[in-house]
Amino acid sequence: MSASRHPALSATDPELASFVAAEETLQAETLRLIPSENYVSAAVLEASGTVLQNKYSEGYPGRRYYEGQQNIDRVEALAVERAKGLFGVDHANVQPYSGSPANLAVYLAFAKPGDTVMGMALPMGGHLTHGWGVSATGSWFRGVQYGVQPGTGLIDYDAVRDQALAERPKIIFCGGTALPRTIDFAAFASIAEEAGSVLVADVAHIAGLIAGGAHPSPAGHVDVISTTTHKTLRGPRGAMLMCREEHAKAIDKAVFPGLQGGPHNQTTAGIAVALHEAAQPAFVSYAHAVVANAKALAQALLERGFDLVSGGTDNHLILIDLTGKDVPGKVAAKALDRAGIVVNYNTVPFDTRKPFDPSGIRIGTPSLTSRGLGVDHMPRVADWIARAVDAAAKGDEQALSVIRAEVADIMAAFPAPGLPLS
Ligand code: DSN
Repeated sequence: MSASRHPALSATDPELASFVAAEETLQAETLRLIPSENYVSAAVLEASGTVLQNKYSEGYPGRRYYEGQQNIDRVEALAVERAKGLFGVDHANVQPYSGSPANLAVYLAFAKPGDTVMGMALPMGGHLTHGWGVSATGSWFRGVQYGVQPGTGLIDYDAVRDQALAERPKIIFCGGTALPRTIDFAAFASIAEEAGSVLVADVAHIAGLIAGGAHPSPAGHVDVISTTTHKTLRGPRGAMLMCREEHAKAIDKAVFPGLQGGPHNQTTAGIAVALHEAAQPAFVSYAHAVVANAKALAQALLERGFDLVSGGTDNHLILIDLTGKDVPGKVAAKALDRAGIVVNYNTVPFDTRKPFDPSGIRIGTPSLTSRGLGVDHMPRVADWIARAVDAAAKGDEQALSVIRAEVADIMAAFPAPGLPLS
């Protein structure tokens, strides 16, 4: 780490500073394809590292349990107003520490332990906190799970409706972590209404696409919108819950004092900045470019013989089923990492392998789009993936080293937001 970039840290704790420097280099030199990751701007980074960190602020603006909140109240109120404006909602709570606590607050607001809740199964593309067994949400509540259809990889909304009417869950979650297709919020709303369920859209992955108009919005369809702030939305690690006015008190009470103590004010500041950035015309272009890149990359991968769950993508995310390539997802992900391409191994729907050693890899375009790569670069990216998977099958480390050098060479021409120029 250059001492001029973080002089105090370098002087006080050179060992830790060296780890941060190494991470800066890694993020600069590699092609980061994990769909839930991104690069925050220098402004978000600055806001997230301010003296706002030094405060306790339990409560909400104007109603705190601590004095000295004059500035903190303004920061939080600004973040709330920006969230309401950007997503077109009645109410926003910007205090959840991250996505999992945000979702747990939803359970606290609307259900009692033992109640039935419904969400997409984790191996089908859902999230742990949507009632999956190993999560508190699946052990303290009775989680029933829906999936996608074999063959198409798409949600069968009629089947979801039948299940919801049979189970009458207190809460239905839509959204997930490995869903390459558009979520039909209106269809879920009609199902939830018939079943008498509270409908929650977990849009953590696609919040930035929604903000930029590149994915339909759940606002007006669902009771609660849950989102992290650090994925396509390009903010700091944090979360928000947004809802109709009728649920505002229940949501606020569940977050604090129900589940959390003092909010992380420095994160709230970073969220406010990210929301401001996401309201600019450039962010609309960014969101649409993320989707255009993902579609171009999906097409290029199909042309190279890859099997994509659901046959492609409508959003930022592509789920590759490597079963036909005879390379397990974990082996491929580790080989890609050695080639300077960072992905995560992932289950595919109806996977016959275990989650820690599954058949697929999950990739996405939020980060590379933040660096300015466009659709013309996607055939090159698909080539690298194809060559690396082939090299993984053959155990060809030399081929992976060659790709790594090519990746670093291209990435050097596309500086990442928030990182020092190399
Ligand atoms: N871990 C996140 C992801 O990678 O999708 C979801 O919480």
